[in-house]
Amino acid sequence: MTKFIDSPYVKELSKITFRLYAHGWDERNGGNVSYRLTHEEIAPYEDTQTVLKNFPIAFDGKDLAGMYFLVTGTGRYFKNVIDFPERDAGLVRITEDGKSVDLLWGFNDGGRPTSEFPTHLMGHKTRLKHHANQRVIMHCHPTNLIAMTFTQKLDERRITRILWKMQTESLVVFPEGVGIIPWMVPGTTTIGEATAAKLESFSSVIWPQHGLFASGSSIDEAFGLIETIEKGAQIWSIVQQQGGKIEQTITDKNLNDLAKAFHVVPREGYLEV
Ligand code: 2HA
Ligand code: ZN
Repeated sequence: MTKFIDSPYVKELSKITFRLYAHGWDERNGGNVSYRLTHEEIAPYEDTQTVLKNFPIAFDGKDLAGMYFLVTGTGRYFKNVIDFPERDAGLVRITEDGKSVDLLWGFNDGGRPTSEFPTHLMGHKTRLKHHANQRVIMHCHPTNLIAMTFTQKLDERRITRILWKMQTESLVVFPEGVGIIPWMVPGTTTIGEATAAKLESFSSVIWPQHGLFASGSSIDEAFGLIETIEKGAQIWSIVQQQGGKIEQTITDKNLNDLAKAFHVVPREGYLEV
């Protein structure tokens, strides 16, 4: 029998949580990931076919009924998931009434899904409305980006333009820009609703003085988005450390030329030419 622990999905999750930790973006129990899987993907694994437990969820999951999510556990350390995936992650299915989730695999020491799970589910619901291929929500604490939320006005256009101009790659990876919500208490439905509202038109949302929430059609895509945003923030930080005086930059015209060449549409009103 092929065990779910040996599936490519658990391997991907294990590797990515370790990489997020190794980047310094998920200290202690920081960060959470949820990865939507399909019935066909689960079917070959016999050890995912029985309901082990049921957890209520603080979110009306009716629209996601029957969907499967591989999700990291509350309080778990991303540095450890790679060694203990069956303890620090779990596979759940949203019940038909949308009020709870059935645990099918994992959390084998009594754990449960991340405290941000309602926010993840609200995010999946929103992203799925617009892009049926969306599968991953990833939250982490990227250092330079968090630092910018102290020194910069929390203005989506302004922060997006800084990040677009810090490297040629940014605009191509996130032409829609980066959304920002006000500072809020994490793990609440309020932050979930605010984040999901931003995910209507952004694939990533900054949580000021906390971190970043990103979505993608795959683990690689969500991680790549986070890497690119954080790289822009890192270059910006280094530019400031070098005195902050800009001798030359990527102009709005350069960005427009780039958008045309790569067939991406920059968020309306964010470029001046
Ligand atoms: O999972 O990062 O936002 C721990 C967190 C909460
Ligand atoms: Zn966090």
